[in-house]
Amino acid sequence: MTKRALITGITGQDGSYLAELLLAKGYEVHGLIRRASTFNTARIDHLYVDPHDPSAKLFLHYGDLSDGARLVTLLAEVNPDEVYNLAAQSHVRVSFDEPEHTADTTGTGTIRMLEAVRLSGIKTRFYQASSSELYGATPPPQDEQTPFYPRSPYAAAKLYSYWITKNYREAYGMFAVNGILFNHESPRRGETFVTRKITRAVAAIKSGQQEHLYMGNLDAVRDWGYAAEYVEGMWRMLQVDEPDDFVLATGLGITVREFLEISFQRAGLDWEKHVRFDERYLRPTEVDALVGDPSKAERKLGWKATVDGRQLATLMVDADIEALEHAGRPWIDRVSLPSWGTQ
Ligand code: NDP
Ligand code: GDR
Repeated sequence: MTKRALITGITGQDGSYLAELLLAKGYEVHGLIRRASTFNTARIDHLYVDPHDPSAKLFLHYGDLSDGARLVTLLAEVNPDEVYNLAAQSHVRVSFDEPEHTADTTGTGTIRMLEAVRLSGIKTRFYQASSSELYGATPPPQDEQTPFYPRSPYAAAKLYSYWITKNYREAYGMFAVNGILFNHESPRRGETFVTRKITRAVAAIKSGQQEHLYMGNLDAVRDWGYAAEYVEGMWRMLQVDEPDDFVLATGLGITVREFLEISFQRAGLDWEKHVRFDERYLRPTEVDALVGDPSKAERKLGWKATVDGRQLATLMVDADIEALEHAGRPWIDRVSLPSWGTQ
């Protein structure tokens, strides 16, 4: 029997890799997309087959995490074996500008999804995209036992989602799990997250299209892994016998400064000549250091990251230089050069 999965956030970085992975495993994949006045499906266009074609395995449905009734009807209609709840307002800095919207999407959106599972009466396995941001001010190394101390409206909303997922597991016996994922990046990473902001700027500076890059706190330490590997971990969390929560991380933390150095060096550039400080990229409360201990996932899921932050910097710079030189990579070719705002 063909397995069926529903992914919220399918148009995002992780959603696109997960859709690829599940299609490769023979799943029928359904994705929730938001109606927008411009197309927002660039990251999954290469996977799309006209639904009238009998070989089609990917189906997209309009909906929004703020619309609970729609989620009930959609879950009842699709009746998936697995649900991956990846949709969120996922930018920490933006969550200080839009705290209420972030609470609604990143927090309340999760209870709407869980209620939709319950009210539609389907039997499914539920994955919640939890985050290392939950640890916030608690120093590393962080694992599944480390106390949470959120430091942003985003992290506080994810904290609610973490606990309500656990509560539905305990209260209703649902197979509902939290993947506590540390930062993971790729050439498909959103352009205002720090890694991609840096690697795109390196490509633009190398080609003479940009001179300076304005940055915030360079001392922050993050445990950056490769998104394509992390979606495999998400899938494995839904294949075990008993629902449980898992950290996915590489175990290596490096500073934003080191990521900058490696990225500029890869292109033969000196970062100190190009990088300038702009305080608008600081956060009112910062998360100083996140470095995960993924040993439970390794032991129980057989999952282990093979790409760390240093290798990622190289991989992403190469991809952004190539994308600038040869337009046509499906998830990159619509990206125009820097015009981002306050993130
Ligand atoms: P992205 O920001 O790339 O993608 C977010 C997705 O959510 C997009 O598809 C977006 O749609 C969708 N979305 C946003 N708001 C709504 C809404 N109201 N209703 C329906 N869909 C919505 O995130 P990532 O792929 O990087 O991350 C996936 C998830 O994992 C997120 O929940 C994130 O918070 C979490 N996470 C990410 C980590 C990382 O390092 N990447 C680490 C830990 C957790 P649209 O394209 O229309 O904007
Ligand atoms: P983060 O990712 O907040 O960890 O959340 P981000 O890449 O935005 O920031 C990482 C660190 O870099 C510092 N920084 C800057 N950040 C941005 N965006 N822009 C800058 O100019 C800049 N200068 C320095 C930040 O202060 C921060 O310390 C990501 C998201 O994917 C979340 O959804 C996810 O839950 C967590 O990772 C784990």
